[in-house]
Amino acid sequence: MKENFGLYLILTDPVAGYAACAQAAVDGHVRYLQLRMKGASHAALLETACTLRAITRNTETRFIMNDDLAVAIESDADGLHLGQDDSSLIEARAIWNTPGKQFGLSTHSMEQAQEALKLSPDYIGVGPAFPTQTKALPDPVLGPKEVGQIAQEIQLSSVAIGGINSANLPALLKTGVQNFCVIGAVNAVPNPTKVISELQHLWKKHSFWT
Ligand code: TZP
Ligand code: MG
Repeated sequence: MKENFGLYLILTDPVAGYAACAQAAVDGHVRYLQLRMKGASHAALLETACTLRAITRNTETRFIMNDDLAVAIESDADGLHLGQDDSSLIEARAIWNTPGKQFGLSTHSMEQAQEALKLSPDYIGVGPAFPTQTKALPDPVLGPKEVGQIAQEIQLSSVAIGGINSANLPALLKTGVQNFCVIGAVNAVPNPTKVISELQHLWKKHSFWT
């Protein structure tokens, strides 16, 4: 069944700090929180992952680790998110077979989303919806219409990603997108609580799924 959870927050070097942002996510009823620290050492990743795990434990916020299966397992995350060029989702599932763990996969076109179906991830990321400053080598921008089409056609939970903010979220939601991922719009601000509540409010107001 397709999940309808709205905001999926990714933390990457947040101005307000990892702990404060994670607490703001929990307080703001964010359902998914992912840790994405490209190029960090194992020790730094594990330390931050454990901090986020402690803050999200026994809350409605699921903690997902990006890329790193070993850190996901060691920190007892709720799941792992993999990109097209990361290790295989099938292998990760086989190694980390604890019931209830979730596996997400990034996709960047309708073809990749259709291919992803065969791997049965718990959800797919779809994007970039808009130009993004966050990803070093972003895939070509799909645009909100294409992202909405993929979200509606693919029989999997999906999360739109790439350049999403309070200004463009209402238009994106009109295309049929149910869930959306944000990095820059929250990580770049000193008051994440304010932006999170703004995004949640916009989602409740403009999503035709809620
Ligand atoms: N995958 C596609 S776009 C992107 C990722 C990880 C980065 C999205 O970050 P932002 O700051 O919300 O544009
Ligand atoms: Mg990756």
